[in-house]
Amino acid sequence: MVVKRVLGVLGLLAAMAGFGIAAPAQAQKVIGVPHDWQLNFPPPYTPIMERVESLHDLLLVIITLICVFVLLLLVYAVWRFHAGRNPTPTTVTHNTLLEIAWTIIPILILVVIAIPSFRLLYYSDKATDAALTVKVTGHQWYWSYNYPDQGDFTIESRMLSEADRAKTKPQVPRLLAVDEEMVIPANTVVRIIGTAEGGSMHGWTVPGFGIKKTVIPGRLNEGWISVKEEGLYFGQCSQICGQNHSFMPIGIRVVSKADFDKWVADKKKAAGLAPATDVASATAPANR
Ligand SMILES: [Cu+2]
Repeated sequence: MVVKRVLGVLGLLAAMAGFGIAAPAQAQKVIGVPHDWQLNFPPPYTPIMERVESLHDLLLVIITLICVFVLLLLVYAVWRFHAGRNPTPTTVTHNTLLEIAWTIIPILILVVIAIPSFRLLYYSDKATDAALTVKVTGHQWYWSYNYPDQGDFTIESRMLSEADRAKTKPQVPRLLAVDEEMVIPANTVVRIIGTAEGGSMHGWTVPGFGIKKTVIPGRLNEGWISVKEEGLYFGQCSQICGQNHSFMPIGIRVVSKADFDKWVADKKKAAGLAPATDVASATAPANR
């Protein structure tokens, strides 16, 4: 117990020394990870995922009713048309009314499914009034995140080795910890623009956010997220992209708006970008 606590403190110190920005992650609650014995979807962390789950619930009711109906029909047919019960086989070949019914009713069921499906598809497709944009790029085999609205800096996000994870982010499950999480403010609509660089496609997928963007070299795909609760969330590349496909986890740190601004300021400084207030003087000809 004591040894574990000492190791924990050492890990925290190492995290603060080695990663600087990784230190706050230590204190942050890990939310979006799988749990033991988990069934069904992860809890919804975004409005899109809430709608995905309610559409799923509707579909589950519909398919359950269909399955039960077909099963009962099957059992009835087996019993009713058993050879023992019908020594003389029937010569009926068709029934027009029945055929019209089993064409029209499935069409109506599909329409009932299609309306909320398309509504959700368009809802998740484009961000309306996004406060900021993050450009996600899939590389072989890591992610990078570019913040065009915050001075256009880019961070690279790579999976931590098992030793580094245990040392610096022990609260994060194996194979999910990254050195630099993508950081976004809570309760803010964030537009995600996804693309890929190099030879392959990737999939930027965070199940609890209800987002799965296939990112393709030379193309931009758009989506959005708005996460309610601050904390650490995780996803994984969902498009087979080569040798290290399984080792490019997606780490997202959702923070308060103030912490986000602080993080942005740190990153801008690290990237050699002037803070926003200095933009005028930095771009004046005299300073060039
Ligand atoms: Cu990938």
